Amino acid sequence: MIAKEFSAMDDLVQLAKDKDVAIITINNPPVNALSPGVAKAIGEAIAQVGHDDGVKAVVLIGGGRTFVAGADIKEFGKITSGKTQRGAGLLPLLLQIEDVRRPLVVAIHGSAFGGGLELAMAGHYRVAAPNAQLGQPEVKLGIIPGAGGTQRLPRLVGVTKAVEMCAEGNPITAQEALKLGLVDHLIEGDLLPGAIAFSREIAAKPLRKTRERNEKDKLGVPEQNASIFAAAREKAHTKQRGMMAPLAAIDAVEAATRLSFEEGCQVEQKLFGECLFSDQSKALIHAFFGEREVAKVPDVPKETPTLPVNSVAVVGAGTMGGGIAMVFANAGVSVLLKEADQPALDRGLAAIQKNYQSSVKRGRFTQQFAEERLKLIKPTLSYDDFGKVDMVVEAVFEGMALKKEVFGQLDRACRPGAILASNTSTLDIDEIASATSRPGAVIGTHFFSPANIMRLLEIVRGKASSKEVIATCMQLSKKLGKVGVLVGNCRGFVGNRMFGPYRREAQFLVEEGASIESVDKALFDFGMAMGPMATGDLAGLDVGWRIRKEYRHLEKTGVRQPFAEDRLCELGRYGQKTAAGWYKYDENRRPILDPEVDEMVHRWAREAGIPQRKLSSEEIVDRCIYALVNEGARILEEGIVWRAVDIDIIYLNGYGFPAYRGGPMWYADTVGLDKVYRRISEFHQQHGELWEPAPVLKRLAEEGKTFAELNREQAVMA
Ligand code: 3H9
Repeated sequence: MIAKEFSAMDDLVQLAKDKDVAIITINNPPVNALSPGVAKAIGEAIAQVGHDDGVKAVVLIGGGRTFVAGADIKEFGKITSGKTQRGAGLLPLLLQIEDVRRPLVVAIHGSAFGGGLELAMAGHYRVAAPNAQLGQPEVKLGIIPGAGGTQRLPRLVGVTKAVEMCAEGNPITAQEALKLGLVDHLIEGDLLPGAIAFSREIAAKPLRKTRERNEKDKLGVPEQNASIFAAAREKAHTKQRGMMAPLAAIDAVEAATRLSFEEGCQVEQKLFGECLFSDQSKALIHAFFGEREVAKVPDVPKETPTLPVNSVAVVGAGTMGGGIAMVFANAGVSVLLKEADQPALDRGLAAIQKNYQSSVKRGRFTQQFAEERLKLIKPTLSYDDFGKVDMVVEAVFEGMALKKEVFGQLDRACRPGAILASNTSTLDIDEIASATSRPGAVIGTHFFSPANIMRLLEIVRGKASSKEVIATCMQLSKKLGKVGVLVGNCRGFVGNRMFGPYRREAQFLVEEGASIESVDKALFDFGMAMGPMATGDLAGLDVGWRIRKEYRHLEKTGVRQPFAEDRLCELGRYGQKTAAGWYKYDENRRPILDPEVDEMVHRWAREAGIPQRKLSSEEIVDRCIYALVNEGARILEEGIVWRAVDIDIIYLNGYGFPAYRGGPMWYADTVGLDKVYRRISEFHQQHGELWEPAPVLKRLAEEGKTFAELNREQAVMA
């Protein structure tokens, strides 16, 4: 126990003394974000310490669960909307820290991210808990480090690592930071006493160095640096396609190698400002807060009791079932994996084994981890042990009759209180629940393929799903490493329901004369991970074809429907699985353009009386993306989601929508809903009733409002 002589400060920052060591503690829960009050109070504490001759060393530490997770991201919105002036930021404080005349040790636990790492780098020494993480994640918010991070980091860790950390935004471990020289010492056990002891040790020796900003040893030479920056830019162009912040971060680190610290900081400030005021940064910040917002369900308060999920059963060992079993096993949950017959079970298990092997090969898992996870998956052909599990996820073939039969059996086999979930991607959860005597226990958990990779989990609420079951699934999604979004029950739920009109328009465009390649290219260039035709081939064109056949009786007569994909299926072209769909595929599943398909589809279209014309990439993008937006607006209006941001998070995490555009609803807000509404009205006139504008879109456009404002209105209502 350290005897502390407590001296001063306020709520956010406290200054205490342990004999001759001053301790400055930041206390701004939950993550000690550097809001303006915090920065000011640290500055006051530093000034006080500077005047205290009894102080031989200073420790700067974070209270609570973490050191400092960065600048307060909420402040950025205030600056860009003009509510707050952009001031000098943290730079003056960091110079003040660097210039203090006592050795200052920064003690890091949890995260030192963004401004948190910049603050730490201004200290003279850094010690860390072994499980701490350090990083400059700003690019993930569409900005770059804005408090000297791009200038101090290369001086500490060298140019290659600094470029990687600032441009890619991924954190490093305390161990790596120690190796790189970013951290001076790791402290096992209690951090504060360790940091105090360390600070006394160094105070007794001559000061190693005081000002990192004057160091140049690790800044390299221009000839070597040129190739580092060229490689980083090339990587950014492919891995962070379309994003401006990674390139700005590289420019800023490059400035560190060419200019003085002060000039480098000026370059950083200019680039930071450009990024901060960009649409990309606003969209990425929306995505950051959105991901946290979707976890909050207005009518399921966070105090709602949850049920334990320590063991599960998965019914169906196909691609989805196998992937879902891996998701649970990876989170340490034991899984019973059931199939109807031995060959199907063997095939499923072999696919899981292969998947783990390739993860080990790619370095994602260790051999030991993979073996332990595999042991958690127990194959079975019967429902005998289902009475012991806490939850079942059904992942059998997509057909209502079969699903109902399975749920009837689950109802008999499972204990009261067990959660019965379906991985259906389109079917009515209430009808599935009607096959049981406990509809309150039934819910949809719609995983996305490949289930062990994709982050999205659509949690589908039936009309009887209990709040405990909903709260449990929302919490479970976090444990499984997924982003869970609660949606209502309608055909296709949110993601697939919206994807229907999107892919419909893509097909219409080809049927009207656009080439397959031009449609895919326009949407790829917009930022989608893949074009819609290539996505169809990947998912299997036959999936939609079969569903359309099942639902044909529900379609309105006289409304134009796309036909090309069904005709391709009739020819056995199901996509990648048959090595032919919209494209041809080689043995490595690489797409090859097939001009015959373009010719065939255009011929069919002429025969059907569809006039052929040239289509611009702008029209291609508007038709496909606004089809998403209009359907999203209807979903919002019907109350299938609480907020527009729920739709955005679904599209960012499950459908390859570019994060720097914030999701379809945010993108529409950015374009301006009046403009979007006008364009949709034009399409309505040209293409008929499928394009009827959603009433809420019309209303918001007329009122000059945004979907995001509707979020707020609804949050107030809830
Ligand atoms: C920056 O530093 C720029 C600098 O260069 C300086 C320029 C001048 N600000 O994620 P969680 C909230 S840019 C405000 O659920 P976890 C979050 O919204 C910043 N709020 O917890 C949530 O609120 P709520 C660079 C923040 O344990 C609550 O805290 N830094 C901030 O799963 C809990 O968060 C980053 O990009 C913030 N900086 O994960 C790091 N951070 O409860 C961003 C969090 O109301 N943060 N909140 O929903 C993270 O990556 C994670 O929050 C972290 C904790 C890993 C730290």
